[in-house]
Amino acid sequence: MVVTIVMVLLSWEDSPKMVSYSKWDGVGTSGQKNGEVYCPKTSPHIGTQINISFPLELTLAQVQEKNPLVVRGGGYRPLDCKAQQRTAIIIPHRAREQHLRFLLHYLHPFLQRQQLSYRIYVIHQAGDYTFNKARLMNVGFREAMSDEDWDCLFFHDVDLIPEDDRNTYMCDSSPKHVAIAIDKFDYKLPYEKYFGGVTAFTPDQYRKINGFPNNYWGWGCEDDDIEIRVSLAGMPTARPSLEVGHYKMIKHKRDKGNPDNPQRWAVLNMTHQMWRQDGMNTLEYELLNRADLPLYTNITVNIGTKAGLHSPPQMLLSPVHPTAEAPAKDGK
Ligand code: UDH
Ligand code: MN
Repeated sequence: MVVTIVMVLLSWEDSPKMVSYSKWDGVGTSGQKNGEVYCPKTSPHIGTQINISFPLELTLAQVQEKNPLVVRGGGYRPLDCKAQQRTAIIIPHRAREQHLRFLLHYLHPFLQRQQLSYRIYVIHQAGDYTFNKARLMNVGFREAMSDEDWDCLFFHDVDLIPEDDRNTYMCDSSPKHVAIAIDKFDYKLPYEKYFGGVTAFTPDQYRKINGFPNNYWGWGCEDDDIEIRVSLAGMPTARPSLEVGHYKMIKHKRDKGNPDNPQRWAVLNMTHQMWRQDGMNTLEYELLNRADLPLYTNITVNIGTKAGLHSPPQMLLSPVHPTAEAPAKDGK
């Protein structure tokens, strides 16, 4: 088979020199698309376990300095080959700046070693009303997909640091639960159906489950809801091997503004009835700011309150609200 390599000789004022590759003459040859060579399935740059520590003095400027190939908005693409997949990382966030610094410090080099095209999105909940992680994920999906037709989206807690290079941030043919061995849970699943922390969906898989639920305010059970959605949509789930799916959770206490959701079990009981009626098809938010920062794209949103997007302003200021429901009996 003949490969024609066309050297584009640039005129003397143009720099740097560029080489463009023609298509293979044959048809159906894997490894090339649109005249570019795909990166290998397994990157030659990855290792195995990563030693993780948390240097308190780390600054974003240092992270930026160590990642000169990352472009504004927190994007990267390999220079010498075409990535197997283009992955958007969606991080729900509020008041966890130090965790974000640590995550960026480890995640950028990790993703570059994997020869991925990627961009990191931080979805920041404005105000101090009760946190709603799953709704922020839906915002992230919509905003990221309006930028680019991503092959894969990773929904990623800010405090989980991957500890093994072989944990490939690409999607599988089924929705993937990735953070399966977290140090906080003694590197094993806290329960068999656990589906939290870090998950990966292709856009089609995400649309099939109607995205994540919008109505979990406060901590707990939104990940169980997602697991049920996947099963109701008739999809199996994928996981990396236990050895590879290792994560360190940066130690933290429960955040102000994210108390246990006392209604979570009642809402979870309704998933079978609700999953088609609540999700991407009912998502509402107000985009307050979008900024391409040196290491990530920041998206700040008003996601409203339980009373709706345009609830009385005083509700947005008060973090906890009295609820008519009895407190949950369980300890989760
Ligand atoms: N998050 C924020 N800000 C908040 C709340 C949550 O950014 O105020 C995001 C962040 O990405 C975080 C994720 O939501 O990683 C999940 O929240 P979490 O880390 O509180 O959830 P986790 O399951 O909670 O880790 C475990 C509670 C540990 C409390 C231990 C007390 N003994
Ligand atoms: Mn956590």
